[in-house]
Amino acid sequence: INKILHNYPRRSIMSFLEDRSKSDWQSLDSEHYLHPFTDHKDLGNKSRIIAKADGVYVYDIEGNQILDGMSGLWCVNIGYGRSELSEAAASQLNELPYYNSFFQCANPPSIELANKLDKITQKQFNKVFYTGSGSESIDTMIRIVRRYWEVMGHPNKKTIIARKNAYHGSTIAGVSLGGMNAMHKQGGPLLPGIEHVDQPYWFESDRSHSPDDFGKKVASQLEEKILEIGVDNIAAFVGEPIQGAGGVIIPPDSYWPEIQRICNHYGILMVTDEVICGFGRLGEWFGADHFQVKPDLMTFAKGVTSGYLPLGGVMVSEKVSSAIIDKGGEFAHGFTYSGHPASCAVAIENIRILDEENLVSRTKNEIGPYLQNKWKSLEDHPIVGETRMVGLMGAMELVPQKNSPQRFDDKSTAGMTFRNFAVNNGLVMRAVGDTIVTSPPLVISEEEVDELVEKAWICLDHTQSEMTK
Ligand code: PXG
Repeated sequence: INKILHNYPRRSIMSFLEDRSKSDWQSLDSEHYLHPFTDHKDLGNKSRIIAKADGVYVYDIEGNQILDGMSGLWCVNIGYGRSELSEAAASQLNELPYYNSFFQCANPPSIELANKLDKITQKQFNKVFYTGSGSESIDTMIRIVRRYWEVMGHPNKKTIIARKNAYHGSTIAGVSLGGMNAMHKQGGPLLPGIEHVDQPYWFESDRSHSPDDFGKKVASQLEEKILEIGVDNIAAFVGEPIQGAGGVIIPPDSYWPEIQRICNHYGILMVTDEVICGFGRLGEWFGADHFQVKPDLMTFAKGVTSGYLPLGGVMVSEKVSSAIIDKGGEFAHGFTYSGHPASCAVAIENIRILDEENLVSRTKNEIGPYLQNKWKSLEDHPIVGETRMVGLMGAMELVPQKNSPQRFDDKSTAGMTFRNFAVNNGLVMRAVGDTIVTSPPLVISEEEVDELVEKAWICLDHTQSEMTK
């Protein structure tokens, strides 16, 4: 198996930072560095040191080539090694490395980017508020939504409805709005005024309804929640178009239109969290475009710069921005790095590349369908219960027995077995429990897709044999 996996051509790379050995890096890392979402007792001094990247591949400190089926953390949409972005950053850092956007100031890249974002978003959006990350975008969105209702004369409209198993970041607001039990258990108390309804996860349901009926049924929980809490207390509904970190939960087609209908009917704001789905991932500029809904606000980050520099933001519709501006006076909110000139310069260049290289329509019409088709063929494997994918964002469910609702048990190691074997054999994918997710760079070629799917099959074989042991 290892022979097959390593049979792909390797790119030569210069070894990186030769002044320390791999084990030196690892022990320094383990001495001084607290990593996000990491059990340090498990990690010990075995961290994987990634030193270089090009195209869809990353290279560890020893030069091993790994196909990045996750675009870093769902963000490197245009792939690694694009010198246009590093040059845009360098020239902006030389010109104006930093200035703030408080106190009636702005800088050219942040204005230019605001203008570009206006062009690629739906027409109700006319303004952007910049942040430094997805989590800050979520915090900002919550403050804007609540501020909107204050200035509209409805100060009790505070409650925001989100979904269980949603991921909206790691700040207190992000954790509270997200629906991850493991996160809710740590570091509370959480932010008040947040309610959760079920997620539209058909495969996890008892599958007694058709996906479309199931989508409508889950969406109707929003209406029940509004009636339970009282519409006078509800500010907004927030959802990822497709839940990413939760396991690429693709809602049935009936779901989002029903959510839109309910939000319109009760006059509450609808927010799509586009941190993963935005900037071409689903074959449209934004997830809301794919599901043909019209949100009042959209949060974004990640793909806006393809991860080359940190940047996030909130797109705000005319309706909301004009209320806050006309009725609200100063909005007391902002970050040191709101509208950071270098991040904005990189974002402008990133959007230019997405646009001029037709990467969004390529995802929708060419490479997306190409990967979707191959991904579907993984359903022939005995331990795959379902595959699903929109654009270049997909998942497969590992099951002990095909065509049965049974899952591996709660303590299942199937997903982890797959993931660890994959990364040791040149392929990065994420395991969310026993759901394997993928989200490769939008620039991936057909040959690289073939490599990804062939390697995934071999990882499935390995996982199956480990699970039967
Ligand atoms: N919203 C969504 C939909 C996200 O996916 C955030 C907000 C927060 O963004 P920041 O930039 O603050 O991290 C995210 C982030 C994973 C994983 O393992 C996913 C995210 C971040 C880290 C890990 O799937 N998504």
